[in-house]
Amino acid sequence: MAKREMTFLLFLALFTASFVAISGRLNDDCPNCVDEQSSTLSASRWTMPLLKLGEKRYYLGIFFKANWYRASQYCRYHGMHLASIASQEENDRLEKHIKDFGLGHEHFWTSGTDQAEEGTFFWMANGRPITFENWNVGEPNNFRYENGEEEHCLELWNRDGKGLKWNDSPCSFETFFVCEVQ
Ligand SMILES: [Ca+2]
Ligand SMILES: [Ca+2]
Repeated sequence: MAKREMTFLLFLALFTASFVAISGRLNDDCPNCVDEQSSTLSASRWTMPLLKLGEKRYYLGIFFKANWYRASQYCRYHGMHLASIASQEENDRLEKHIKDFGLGHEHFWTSGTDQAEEGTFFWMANGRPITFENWNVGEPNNFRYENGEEEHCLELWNRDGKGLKWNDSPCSFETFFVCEVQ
């Protein structure tokens, strides 16, 4: 009887050991997989193909279009924020990259908004007021649409063929977006 129990325990130990070994091998085969038990932002963040421009790291949201809120949610879900633009250099680097990528004719959301106070734009991602400005001529114009919606979210848009300048656009507009690692 005791011998049979010993055999059973030995079998159980071997079975457990091989299961652990197989699990370990599965994790090795999938280095980007996020373990359910140790899911953290840092574990998932580095799986995104980030773009380094100057001191900043971005992710271009160019595979689907989304309204400002959903774009913001997507960035946050991946440990980032919608991009904020603090200087001409940042603006130029981003513009050049988007143009070189062949998407200079598209619209891109940033984190800029004047939803808190009409006419006073700030960067939602870091709470800072806008200091450097790069508006298209006549913008921001807070255009009012037939459905009553006005323009409160800041996009990059080559409106006049003069490069990716800024425009206030309705936040419900679905377009590409730029996430930024902070
Ligand atoms: Ca507005
Ligand atoms: Ca506008």
